[in-house]
Amino acid sequence: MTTTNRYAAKLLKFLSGNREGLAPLLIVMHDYPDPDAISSAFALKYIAEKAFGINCRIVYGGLIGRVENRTMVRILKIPVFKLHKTDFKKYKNTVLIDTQPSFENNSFPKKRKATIVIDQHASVVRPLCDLALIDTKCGATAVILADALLSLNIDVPQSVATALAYGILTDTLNLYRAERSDIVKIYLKILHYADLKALAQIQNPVRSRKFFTNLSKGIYDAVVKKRVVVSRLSSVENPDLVAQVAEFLLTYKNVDRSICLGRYQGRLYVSLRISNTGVDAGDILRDVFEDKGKAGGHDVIAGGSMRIGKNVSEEIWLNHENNLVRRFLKRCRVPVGGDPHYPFR
Ligand SMILES: [Mn+2]
Repeated sequence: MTTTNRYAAKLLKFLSGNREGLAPLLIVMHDYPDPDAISSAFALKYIAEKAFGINCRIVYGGLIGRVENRTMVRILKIPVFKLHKTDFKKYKNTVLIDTQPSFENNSFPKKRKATIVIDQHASVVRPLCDLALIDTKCGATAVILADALLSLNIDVPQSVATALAYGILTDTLNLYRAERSDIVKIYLKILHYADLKALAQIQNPVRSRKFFTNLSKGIYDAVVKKRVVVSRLSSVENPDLVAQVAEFLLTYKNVDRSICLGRYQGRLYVSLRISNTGVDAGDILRDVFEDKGKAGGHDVIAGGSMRIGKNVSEEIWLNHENNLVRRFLKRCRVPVGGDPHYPFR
C-alpha cells in the first residue's frame, strides 16, 4: 500500500464509521481558494454524498479571483458558496481542506475544533480536530481525494475528475513537484476520466479588459534591482492578480526574485515568487512584514496582506508600499537607493 492510500483509506474509514453523526458537513476552503482546494472540496462532497449519504456544503470566506478558477467553477458546475456568518452555528461538523484551523488564509473560527483536516502543508501547531490527514509529500491535497475516489467502487464523474486533474497540475507545477511516483500514477488514473476539452478551456480562459490594463501597469512600472523585480499594481479587481503578476515577472531572464504589490478593499496584498535559490520565500516575507499583517508561504512561494484602511489617501498607501519594498530589498541585501531601472519601458 502506498502512502497516499493510507491517507485515503483513513478518510474513507472515518466517513463510513460516522455517517449518521457527520451529516450535514460544512467543507471550508481558503478565503481565496485555488484549484487544489476547490477540486478537493468538490471530490470530498461527491464521495461523502454518493458513498456515505452525508450531505455537504462547500464554502469560502473571500473570493474566487483568478479567471481560470472562476472558469473551472462555472464550466464544471462546482457548487461553492460564499461563507455565511451563521454557517458555523448551523453546521456542527466541519472539514478544512487544503488549509488548517490555525492558518491565516481561512475564515474558520480560531478556537473552534474542526471535525476533519485534510491538507498537504506542514502544520505550525497540531490541528485541533478529530481526524487530521496531513501529507506534506503528496504534491497536492487533490491527490489524496483522487486516491480516495478511485479506491471506491463508485462512478467517477467527468466533472470531478477534470477538477482533480487541474488541481493536481496547478499545485505540483505540472507535476514538476510530484516527488513520489504514486502521485503521477494517481494523476494519470484520474486524467483518464477527465474531459480534456474542458481542461483546456480552464487553462486558456477568456480574460477581461481590466486584467490586461492591470497587467500592463504591473509590467510598465516594474523596477529591477540586481536580480530582484518589484512591481506595483495599485488597485486590483481581485487579490489573486497580485500573485499572477509576481509569477509572470519571475520568468524574466534577469531576475530570480519577484515581488508584486496590489491594493484590494483597504488591504495591501503582497506576493513573492523566487526561483530555487536555497532561500525560503515564506521566511523572507514574514521578516518583511514584521508584525504588521499576516504573511506565510514556503520554499518558492509566499503571500501576505496588511490592513491599511478603506478611505486613506494615496500618500498613505504609497508610504506603506515604499516601506515594505525598502524592507524587502534590505532583507535581500539589495541597495535601496539609486535611480530606478525600468526594463520594460
Ligand atoms: Mn494545495
